[in-house]
Amino acid sequence: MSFKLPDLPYAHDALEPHIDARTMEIHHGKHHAGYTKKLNSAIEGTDMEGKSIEEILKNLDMSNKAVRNNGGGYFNHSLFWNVMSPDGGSASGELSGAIDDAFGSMDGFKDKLKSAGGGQFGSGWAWLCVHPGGKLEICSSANQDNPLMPGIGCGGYPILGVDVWEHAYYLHYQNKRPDYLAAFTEVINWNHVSELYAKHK
Ligand code: MN3
Repeated sequence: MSFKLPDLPYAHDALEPHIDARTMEIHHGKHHAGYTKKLNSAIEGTDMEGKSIEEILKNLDMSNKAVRNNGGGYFNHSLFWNVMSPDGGSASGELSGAIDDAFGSMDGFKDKLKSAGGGQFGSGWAWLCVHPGGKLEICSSANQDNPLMPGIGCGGYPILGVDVWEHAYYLHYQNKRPDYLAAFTEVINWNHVSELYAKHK
């Protein structure tokens, strides 16, 4: 059994004007498709074949660059599409309470996420993670690493991720990563992030 590129849960242009259709087409159809294909090649014939992506990443030998890069890329983008929506609702009561506890307010959360994404030098991701017991934490990581992997980020379970590779924003925002990050916070799928919080707290 091999990993499959998940369908986008909405049309390519659904997130406009915040995220443009052409970026979505290339990002999903080329970049995510490429990670998926290379992940399948990298695990073929190994004992990772048939395991879930979470299981693979949690037990990863970090010197295995093919699985680190492409398994990370597969998981990260699969999460990313689902934490955005043109109609994402609002955070559940319990998630909203946890955000207030950790960041003071929803605005405090957005500011901290934007500074984590803006402060990640070069390519990478910013994450909202939940620790056992429900405490939230924001962290960032380089390349396609994520906090499920040994020794990466804050070590919690990522329930929201924002891609800060240039391929995620350069067509529309060029070098203005902060503008892209601000736009991202306008299309967060809070319904889905709330579900992930409830599942992984
Ligand atoms: Mn990407």
